[in-house]
Amino acid sequence: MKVKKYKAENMQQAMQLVRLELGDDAVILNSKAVKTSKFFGLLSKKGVEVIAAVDEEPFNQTVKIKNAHIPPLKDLQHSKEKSVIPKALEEQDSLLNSIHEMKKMMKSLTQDKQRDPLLPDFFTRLEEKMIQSDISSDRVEEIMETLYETWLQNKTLTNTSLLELLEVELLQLLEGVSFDQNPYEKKYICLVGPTGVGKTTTLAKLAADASLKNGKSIGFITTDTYRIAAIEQLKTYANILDAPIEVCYSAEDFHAAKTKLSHLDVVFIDTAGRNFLNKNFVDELKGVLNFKEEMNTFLVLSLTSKMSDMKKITDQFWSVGIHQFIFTKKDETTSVCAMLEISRLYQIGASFVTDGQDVPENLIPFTKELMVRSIMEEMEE
Ligand SMILES: Nc1nc2c(ncn2[C@@H]2O[C@H](COP(=O)(O)OP(=O)(O)OP(=O)(O)O)[C@@H](O)[C@H]2O)c(=O)[nH]1
Ligand SMILES: [Mg+2]
Repeated sequence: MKVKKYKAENMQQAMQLVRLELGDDAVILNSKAVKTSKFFGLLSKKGVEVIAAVDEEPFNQTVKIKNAHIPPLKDLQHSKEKSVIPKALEEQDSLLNSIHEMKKMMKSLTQDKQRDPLLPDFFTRLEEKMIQSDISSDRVEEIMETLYETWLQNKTLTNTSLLELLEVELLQLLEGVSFDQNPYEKKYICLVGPTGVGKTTTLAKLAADASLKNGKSIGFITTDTYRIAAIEQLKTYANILDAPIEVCYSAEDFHAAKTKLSHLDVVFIDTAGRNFLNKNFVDELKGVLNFKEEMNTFLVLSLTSKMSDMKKITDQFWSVGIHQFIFTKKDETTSVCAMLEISRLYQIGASFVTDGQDVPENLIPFTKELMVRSIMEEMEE
């Protein structure tokens, strides 16, 4: 079964969208009136949200899509405002949280919150897992409410269908977040992040990927002069890949290194891991590297870290201009929801995820779908 959620100005338009994409055999699992908001919720419009599915053997059809005139798609698409300032996103989130809390209070005062006793155990287990995850509680509540309402309208809904619906909901959380499929487009690839998250190892994996798989000529720059062993670590990888390496202690060194390596396709820049909860270290880094250059800067975060620390680190690095995240050590944790929450919150995707110490093998070029799939695997366990 294919399940999808549609938002439109009215029911008729929603039906047309469903029919256009899923065809005449689509069934409506759930529909509700919603408010679509723009500019941090200041301008809101009424609309409808429809969850539709198509299956070879459809179950309990509630609404069958009838033939209808299909208006041009451009008339039906809504533009989505995308924020680029994490603090603003946090404020938006906290505002939404407050509204959500108020709604919850109102609802509990006016409604009997008892759930249908026939609700399958599977649903409750899924809800518990979602609540325990790093996804924000208001989003989890919204998602589970949608799943519950859908189940109420179709009590024969299978566990598989519920999971499919959850996958659709999670994908929707990442709507508008782009995952860069062409990370070596810019000349300089710089990895930044806290201590020991795997920056140098991942840089070597990326360099091998660019050189061996994508046929790029590569070189290295390291600004990690803080630890003596750090330079040797990167030199080892550079020797294996037969690539030049420059060590930079200052902005002048960096300038000179760029001239020396100017003939190469891609230059991979390693930086020192410091306690970046201290903003001075970020400023120090900015003093050596010119992040405004033709550079894609990746913030490397370990999935074994605490969600609250990941947020603080991202806030600290925001001023350098983070292109995409790289999430490391997926193999060392069973809880991966943090990556979805961080990407959702900052509206930045992850180009890569790493899942082991082996260079160059343990590197996964990442997509939105793979991120949601990883979370589904956690939920399905
Ligand atoms: N399990 C696992 N270990 C990893 C992964 N990526 C890196 N590591 C290991 O993490 C440790 C630290 O890796 P480094 O690449 O030195 O980390 P770093 O961020 O450069 O560290 P500093 O430069 O000291 O800040 C090493 O033992 C790596 O082998 C991964 O995806 N999974
Ligand atoms: Mg390092």
